[in-house]
Amino acid sequence: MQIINNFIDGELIPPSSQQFLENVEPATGNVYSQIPESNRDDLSHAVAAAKKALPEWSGMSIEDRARILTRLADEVENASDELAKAEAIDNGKPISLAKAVDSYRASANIRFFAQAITQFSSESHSMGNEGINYTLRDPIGIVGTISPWNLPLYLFTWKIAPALAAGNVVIAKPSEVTPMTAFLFSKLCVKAGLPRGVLNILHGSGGNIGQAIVEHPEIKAISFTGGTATGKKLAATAAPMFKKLSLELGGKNPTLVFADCDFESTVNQVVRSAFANQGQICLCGSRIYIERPIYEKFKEAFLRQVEDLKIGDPLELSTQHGALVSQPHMDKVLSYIELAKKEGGQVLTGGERITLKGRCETGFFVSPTVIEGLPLSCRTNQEEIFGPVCTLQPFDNDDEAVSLANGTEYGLATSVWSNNLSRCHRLAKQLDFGIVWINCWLQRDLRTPFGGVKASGVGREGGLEALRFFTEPKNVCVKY
Ligand code: TXE
Repeated sequence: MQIINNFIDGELIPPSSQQFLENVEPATGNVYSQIPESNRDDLSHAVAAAKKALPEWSGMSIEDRARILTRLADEVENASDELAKAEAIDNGKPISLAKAVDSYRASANIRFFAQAITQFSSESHSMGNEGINYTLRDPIGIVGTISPWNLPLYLFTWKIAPALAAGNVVIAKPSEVTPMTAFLFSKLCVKAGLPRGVLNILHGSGGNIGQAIVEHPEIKAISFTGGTATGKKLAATAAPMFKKLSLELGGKNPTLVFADCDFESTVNQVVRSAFANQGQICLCGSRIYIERPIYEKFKEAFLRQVEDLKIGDPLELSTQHGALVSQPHMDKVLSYIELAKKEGGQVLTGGERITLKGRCETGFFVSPTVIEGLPLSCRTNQEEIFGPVCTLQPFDNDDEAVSLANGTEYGLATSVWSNNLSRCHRLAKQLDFGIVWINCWLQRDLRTPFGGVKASGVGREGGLEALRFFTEPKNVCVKY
């Protein structure tokens, strides 16, 4: 049994209460590690350590801060195989995906912001002969980051990297469902020589330590990725305290396939966009709209590929579809499949829990599921399922495609597949989403604004947006 510890003031230590939670391997259903159930005493300890570290870290030259973060990125890159394996065990995702996406992006995030801070500049506004304004962008101080279980180290580093690069000190809470890689990461921080107290990692459940972080008066900003219901609760707590908030929440993303798309590559990419990470990515396209003339042909080719996805042990290199993250989450996904049937949906493939042989016999596997015959208004098409479930529906023209796409409370991401360039640009303008992909999906440039509109969140991450979020602008007005 592995024991995970908190990371406070540069030390790996158990929670003050000595209380631990069980951590389950989703592919087997077995408990394999123990994680701290941290409390407010642990938080006070972390905040005191962060406070002590703040003057030196925020006052350090940008070059020195960037150099330390680059060393950390190197350590993460050197440990990428170990981290990918740990992520596959902890989360249930295929190890090939954990290598290509999760551990790769963890080091890329840190390296990107280590470089970005050296290029960060602030504004100046001339008042002609009267004077000049310039804007200082200082670190906020102590900031909190709360991250989810679907891309554990990827999203953890996506938040802490800009926060640290901008000169803040951080109290970070990884998901209690997938704590392992953040724990391994804390050891890499020591190896890379990150000064004590600059980053403090507290493990534990959202309702306890997560809520305590949001409530803490000395933590001035919170960057959160997770479910919309949790986001609402967090906003209700933080708003009266006037905290800066960045919320990256759920999605119910539409995929618009037009008859003039590049057929083969579109089918490949749309399968990937629906089922990557077992559909547990906030950007996954779970409502697939297909222009009527190619509906049947597309459906057939799509189903053939979906049925070919290799479901298996996440630790086998050939596995393409692993386990869902937990028993409760699997139960939620299965209950949505039952709901879809009750709503009149026809399950074209999948639709059930899979029992594998051997090591993974009791794991949380659900087959990739494709459903048709459901209207936009039903719950299956309105609520975030966050699993390997997508629906297919035909459409007849551009206007109908846009209105179907925009017809939920969410607005995170959408993708458009067509060779008609002017249509693509026109639709991009009309689609009510933070991210529009044209003939691609999950094509990421870390400089671009990342986030959603409507119930998908508030604020943007990535590039300058993240550095602006983690700094406080102060205008200085000088009269000549
Ligand atoms: O996420 P939570 P859950 C969606 C997805 C999923 C649903 C619920 O639809 O089925 O959300 O998942 C911490 N104060 N997404 O319940 O609870 C928690 O410990 C402070 C979409 O697992 O939102 C974890 O670290 N923190 C999503 C983090 O919030 C709290 C990714 C996210 O967990 C807290 C994950 C509280 N009161 C789920 N309660 C995406 N946008 O990518 C919980 N937490």
